[in-house]
Amino acid sequence: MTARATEFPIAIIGAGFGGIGMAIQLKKRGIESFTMFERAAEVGGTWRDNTYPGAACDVPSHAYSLSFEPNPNWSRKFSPSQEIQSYLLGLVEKWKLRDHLRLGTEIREARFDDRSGTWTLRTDKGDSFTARVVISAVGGLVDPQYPAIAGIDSFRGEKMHTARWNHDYDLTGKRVGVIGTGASAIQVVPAIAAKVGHLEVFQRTPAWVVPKLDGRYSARARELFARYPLLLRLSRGFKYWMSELFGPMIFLDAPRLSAIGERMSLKHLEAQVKDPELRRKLTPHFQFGCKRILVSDDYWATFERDNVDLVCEGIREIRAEGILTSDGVLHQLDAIIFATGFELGLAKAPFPVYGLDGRSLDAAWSAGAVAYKGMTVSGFPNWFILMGPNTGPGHTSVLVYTEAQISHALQAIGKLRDEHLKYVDVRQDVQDRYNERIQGRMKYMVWPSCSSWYLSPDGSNHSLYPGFAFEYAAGARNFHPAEYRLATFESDQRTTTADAA
Ligand code: N01
Repeated sequence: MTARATEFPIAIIGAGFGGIGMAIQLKKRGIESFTMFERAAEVGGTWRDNTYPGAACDVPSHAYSLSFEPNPNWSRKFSPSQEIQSYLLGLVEKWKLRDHLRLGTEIREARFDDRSGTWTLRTDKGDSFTARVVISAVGGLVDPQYPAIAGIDSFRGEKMHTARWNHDYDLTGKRVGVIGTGASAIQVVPAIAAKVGHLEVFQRTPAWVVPKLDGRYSARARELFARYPLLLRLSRGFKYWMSELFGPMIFLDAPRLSAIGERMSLKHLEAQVKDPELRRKLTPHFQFGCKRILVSDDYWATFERDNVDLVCEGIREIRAEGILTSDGVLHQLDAIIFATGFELGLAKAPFPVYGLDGRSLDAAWSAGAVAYKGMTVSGFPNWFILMGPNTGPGHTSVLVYTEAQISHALQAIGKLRDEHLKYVDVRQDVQDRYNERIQGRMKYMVWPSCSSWYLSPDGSNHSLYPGFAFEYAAGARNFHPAEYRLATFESDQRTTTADAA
């Protein structure tokens, strides 16, 4: 019997924002035949893992939430991590997603069977699961990256990564070193400065920082957002369109636009740091937007504290007692905090994935991760990626992109079910043309001009979308059958509009 006659099982891999959003939309359409696999013990992804002091979203809360699950109760303009995690846990309860969840279950391999049009997912428990459609929502910045510094294992004190915070370790009065000055560091540094005895921040590259303009939402404001949903939508829309307005200043290689951002940031630096020598050390040397723009109201001001030092000498090695810098100084420390970012998940397939004729996703991505609109890869039918290649924004909420991808996958699922298709497989020529256009645009973007996690080792960019969010969403939210090869059970032919033409 073919899978056509059975229920339509769907697998969602990953229960972070993307996986949860997808599950809700399936539920809204009355589709209950899905299972969510999550390797961790709880849902939440980024917001489950990043619990370091000061962890918060640097995108405004009203924009950084699902449009179909608006929340009038955010306590601040930029939500703390815990509050976002509570929001996600609330959605899981509201939509009764626990019944669909397999927590603590890691997918180790996925293999497509051309004959039955099904994916077989093998788990770390040794069992397997068959699905007609797979939604890969595994996230892009998940596994902590520790730097390749000599002697890293020899340190005798406490070592922790920002994304694996040890809440049992008391930093009070301790000599603490923070390595890194990215988005995580600029949140944790001000949050722990008053508590620790002495804080040293090891900076390799100073970053552009702009004011966050954070603040609490009053009880009255929250009441109004709850009573008048239109107000909440307007607030969301305003934040979204403002980020689009400022987008070109952040993503385009347009020195005149960059200069506006740089002036704004330097003014902020001047207001926060009085000492000109310290300001010089904190002043970035790369073009605005080339690395992620950081937003903070108190990061730079933290260096004005007597117990905080900026260390600009490179790290030579880590020793049992602390960090040895290139000037020969040994910085004695009780704890080292690695704010050194994440392994880029998109550098390879999340686990071995075998599509049509046994081809592997790693092989398909050997020259860099590519997918049609960041979602579908030719030769890997019925496999939809959320937050896939070239779908990251540098200037706005990633959820705008994710929601468009969810809509695309839902429409494809509708087509498969309604027309009893075996599979949809994006056409290679469609995928190639799309990616040529994406890569062609990269030369107009600011990102090739400096080194960052955005870039692959060969300098190509497979992580960010080179343009506006509205542009991506408008192009990605609809599933166009003509762009796919549609295979039926009856004929077992991989017919397409194009093939037919
Ligand atoms: O990591 P990063 P992150 N010696 O890779 C330094 C998201 N995020 O965790 O710039 C010394 O940005 C490295 O130096 P350099 C967001 O998308 C979102 O901060 O490479 N230093 C850099 O300063 C973000 O982009 C939120 O020279 C070393 C730092 O470590 C992404 O996560 C909040 C080093 C790493 O910065 C990653 O941010 C937080 C070495 N050997 C994060 N190796 C939101 O609010 C690395 N560094 C949504």
